[in-house]
Amino acid sequence: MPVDVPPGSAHPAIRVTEEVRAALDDGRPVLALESTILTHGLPRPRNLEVALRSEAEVRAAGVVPATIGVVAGVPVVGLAAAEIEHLCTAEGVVKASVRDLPIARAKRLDAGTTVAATAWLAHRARIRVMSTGGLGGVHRGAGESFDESADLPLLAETPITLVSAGVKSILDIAATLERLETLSIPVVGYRTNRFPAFTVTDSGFALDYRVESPAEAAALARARDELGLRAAVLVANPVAPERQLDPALHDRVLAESLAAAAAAGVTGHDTTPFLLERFQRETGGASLEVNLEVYRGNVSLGAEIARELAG
Ligand code: PSU
Ligand code: MN
Repeated sequence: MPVDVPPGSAHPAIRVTEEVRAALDDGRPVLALESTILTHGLPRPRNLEVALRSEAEVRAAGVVPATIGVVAGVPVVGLAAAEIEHLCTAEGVVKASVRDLPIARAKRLDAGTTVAATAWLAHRARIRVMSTGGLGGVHRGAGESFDESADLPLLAETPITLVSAGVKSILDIAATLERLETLSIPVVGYRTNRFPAFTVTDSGFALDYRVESPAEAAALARARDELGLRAAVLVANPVAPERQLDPALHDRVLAESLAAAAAAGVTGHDTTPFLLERFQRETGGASLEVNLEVYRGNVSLGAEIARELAG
């Protein structure tokens, strides 16, 4: 379980940049952003463009961006532009979930941090909101493979607000929703009662509850805190129906990609990057554009929620 960092002090193992620390000390809004989407989710050079543009948009909304990643083994909360550029362009950058953080540290590795690792680091730094594209979850065939993203159990004990377009559509969404329930993670739709599936607006599964505004999302996070509960709040923010990936194209490419992954023997932490990369290729780049649209919407909503929670 994460240990809270006392106000004004840094865990010596984690570097929180001065701008982020000052904003948190002053009660100004900060939004955490993950970096596996940059290092393993998006092709170069779009990854760097997206990283820098996202930070600029967060700033324009009056919020301090804190992109989180690992540079030469040190987890950094609030990467400098040059560090973001390094992670987006260097060779040998690994994907780090929480279990990889000590390994990256001991071996001085560069790493993009998953939702799990980003949320854990953000919480330790006292950041209350983060945005991603699509959360990890239970993979198809998990009954045999046991492949469930560490994103889920980590969020169960990390009291942050996560804005995500539901979970990645490559997953077993029914099983993922069951695990979210078991792990006692509150899930609400943002202005919808339909659980989104990343590049498609509607996963086919309903949600019991919705929030209509950033203020309502912030109130939910406060209610969680007042109860002393430790789970993240998941705000599921769908892409607009007219901007989604054509669901028929999505379903066809997904079936092909899952078969290709099985044929190639892809397993473990390579599965998500493999499927997303193949998806981008096989949709002629359409899934990439939707992915970026999804991410942009989540960054924008995350910034608004951060403003509501600040102070
Ligand atoms: N969304 C993307 N690209 C990604 C991811 C999400 O568009 O690469 C990452 C997130 O960082 C998420 C991770 O935490 O995939 C989940 O990977 P796994 O299933 O191996 O836990
Ligand atoms: Mn996995």
